[in-house]
Amino acid sequence: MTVSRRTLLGSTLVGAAALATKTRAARVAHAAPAPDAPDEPKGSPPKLVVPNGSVLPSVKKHGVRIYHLRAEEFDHEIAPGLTIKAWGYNGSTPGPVLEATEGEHVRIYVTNKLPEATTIHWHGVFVPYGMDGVAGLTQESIGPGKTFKYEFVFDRAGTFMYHPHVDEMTQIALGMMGMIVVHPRGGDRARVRDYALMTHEMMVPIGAARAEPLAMNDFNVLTFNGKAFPATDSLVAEIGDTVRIRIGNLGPMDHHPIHLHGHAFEVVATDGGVVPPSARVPETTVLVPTGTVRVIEFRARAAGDWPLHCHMTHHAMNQMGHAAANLVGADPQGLDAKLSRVVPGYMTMGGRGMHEMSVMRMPQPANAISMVGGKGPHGVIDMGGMFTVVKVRDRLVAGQDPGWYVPDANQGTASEASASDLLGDGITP
Ligand SMILES: [Cu+2]
Repeated sequence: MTVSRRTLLGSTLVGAAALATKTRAARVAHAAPAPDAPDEPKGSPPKLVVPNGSVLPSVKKHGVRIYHLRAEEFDHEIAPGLTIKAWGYNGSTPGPVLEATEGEHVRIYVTNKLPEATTIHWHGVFVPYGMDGVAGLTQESIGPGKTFKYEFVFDRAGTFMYHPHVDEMTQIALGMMGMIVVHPRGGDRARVRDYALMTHEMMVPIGAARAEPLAMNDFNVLTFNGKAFPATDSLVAEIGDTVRIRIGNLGPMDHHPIHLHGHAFEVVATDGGVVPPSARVPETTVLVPTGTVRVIEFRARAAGDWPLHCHMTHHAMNQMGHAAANLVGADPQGLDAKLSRVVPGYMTMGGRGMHEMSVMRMPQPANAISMVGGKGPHGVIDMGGMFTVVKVRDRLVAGQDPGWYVPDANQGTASEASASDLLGDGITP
């Protein structure tokens, strides 16, 4: 029998709390966001922001924009505590965003540094047949060590993606994917906060450094742009800004209902094109099926740190929370008393729900991340995985992390009801 996450986690839970002398909390403290500083006057062209990621550098030669992608393996940190051997492009997963302008003629060199053949398919882009990147069908695969050349014109603006079309199951599972953003010719309309996010899911056995390419479920590493909360960069906006988030999903199996707090948005485009305004409906959650892009837009309406996350609860937590033994409702007193004779201070966790696991950190296997856990202004944030925050402020300062939102006192914050509140409103707790 192989050691499952369930058995490992079970043995970790038992007695673990008592042994926790040093928490991981400090190491997984919320990563400093990289604000898209408002350093341009209103009305200037939008600048694409890739949280935790980058745009692929390119050069223009004789009217042709030239890119170079390297398919390769590298070490990739999902969040502090978990580093994996990922496959991706130019040292990142997802690979860097290919950014271009509608009508641009591009030449993309692809060097294969993987141990097996690959190709790149330009998902959603209308390319000449021979450039479609399907090994065996439209081209020969790119063998290890080889460099191939793709050349075409981006004939329409939009948000698209790229991924291999050889051994897709392995290569995509290990992280090979990227986004393509083609801006409309003549620039965009009004100033927009323009963000690119790709979801992904992996099954990384606890303590292992490689995702399981064969996994069909039980994904335990859920990411936005390759990072799990609390390592996900925040998105930022000023009140009144139009915010666009291009959400792409090239994960292997799951569709992600991505939910935003504090705002309603519309899906304005997919990788198929623009959604006609008459067909748009207000939403607070958008399902992003695998193999699609959903571009959402909204006006930042209220200051705050508004969560943006997958609404599948198992997609908003990290490795250690998956397949934990269910102890909710169990009475561990007798067990605790016996075990504390050999493990002083021993206490079974999970009997009152899972929140205590994020509050009372426990030691865990090397190269693994806790179930949940960002530190927020009011304690532990019981979220992990596919979770980030949209920080909306009246004003942002160029290059400065806006920190946690502090509401005006007159806005009110949920707090314990006073005796006079209860009495006055006739509430009996
Ligand atoms: Cu999800």
